[in-house]
Amino acid sequence: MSVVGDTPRRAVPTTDTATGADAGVRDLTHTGQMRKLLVTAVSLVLITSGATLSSAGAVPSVKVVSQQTITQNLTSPWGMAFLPDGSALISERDTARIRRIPARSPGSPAVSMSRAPVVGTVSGVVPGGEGGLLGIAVPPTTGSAQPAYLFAYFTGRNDNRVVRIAWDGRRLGKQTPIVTGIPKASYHNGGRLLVDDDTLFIATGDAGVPDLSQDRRSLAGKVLRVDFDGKPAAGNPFSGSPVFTFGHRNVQGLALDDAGRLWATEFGTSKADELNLLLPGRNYGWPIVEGRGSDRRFTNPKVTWSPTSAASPSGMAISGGNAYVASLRGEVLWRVPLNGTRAGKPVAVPIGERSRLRTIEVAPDGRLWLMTNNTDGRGDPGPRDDRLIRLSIGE
Ligand SMILES: [Ca+2]
Repeated sequence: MSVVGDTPRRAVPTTDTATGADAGVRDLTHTGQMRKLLVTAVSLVLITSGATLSSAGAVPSVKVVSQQTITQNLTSPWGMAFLPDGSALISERDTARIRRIPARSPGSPAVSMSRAPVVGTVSGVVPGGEGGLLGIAVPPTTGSAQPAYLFAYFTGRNDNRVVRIAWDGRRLGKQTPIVTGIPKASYHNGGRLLVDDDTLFIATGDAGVPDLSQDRRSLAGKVLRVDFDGKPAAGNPFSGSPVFTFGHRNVQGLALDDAGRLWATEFGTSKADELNLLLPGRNYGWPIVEGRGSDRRFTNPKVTWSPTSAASPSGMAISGGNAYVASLRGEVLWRVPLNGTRAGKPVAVPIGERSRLRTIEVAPDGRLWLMTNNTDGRGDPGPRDDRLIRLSIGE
């Protein structure tokens, strides 16, 4: 492999399985000195896409056409799911509440929390570390019909689990567990949900026990594919199993491209974060391989970020042939051009600030909604945090 640019001499302190993966060393990021080091690390980051390596310090070629704060003062927000009317449901990790952010026209002022009503509280959530109420997802409906239910992933007393929650168009109703027994820990709980027609993808983490990722009987370190009752979906690669892919460390980003291919972001230790194209039954290497390797048993990532302080990617959205990756420690929104099964060089989207970024989704009108995550216990929240930001991005 050839390397363009210098290997970083001073990597930001590692987050390993003992200290948490979803990023960031809180006490250090509070100092100006460390902030400066973080910026330096980003400018030196090495990014691989395909067989090439290059520096990401170049001037971004991405243009933000419009940027607007939709709402502010959210508390530990995590998941986001749009309803057919263009409003969004937002989960709060530490309060277990779900709020509804109303749809609004461009140019109108930011929605205050008093106009973002709590539609219900998910039962059984035991927040702690990176755990709590995490991803939410809504099944597709026809036209303006409201969905009959939504899905939520949360950390409970003994496990991580996915529940189906009745939805009457205004409030949460009866809650039914559909997938239980996903190993939990303070770190590496995964948590993203994605609905694809009549199936539900569930991203989990290794719960701090890396070997579980290679054990297909464990729900840890996997991407699962189930029906809306939580049963293994028809056509899954391993008969009778919900496992779709395995060998993951901690996946928190899932998105489908225009051709229906499934892409996922994954936190590394300090070595390499990953963007993977998920193919049924494939083994993505953890903990034997992190980043790219030459062992043919494992599927290599399409993009890596090294060191992981450059990214620590959580949520992802795909729009207009690009993947948008919300980074926590990196405090950068990365845009990765996709071309079929290939991914190009990531470029930072110039959003004019450095913030921990948790989640990004495509709204029904095609714009991107980006969620900051400075109130998650590892950030340095400003008076308006956390915020939802609407973005329109040009080529
Ligand atoms: Ca991997």
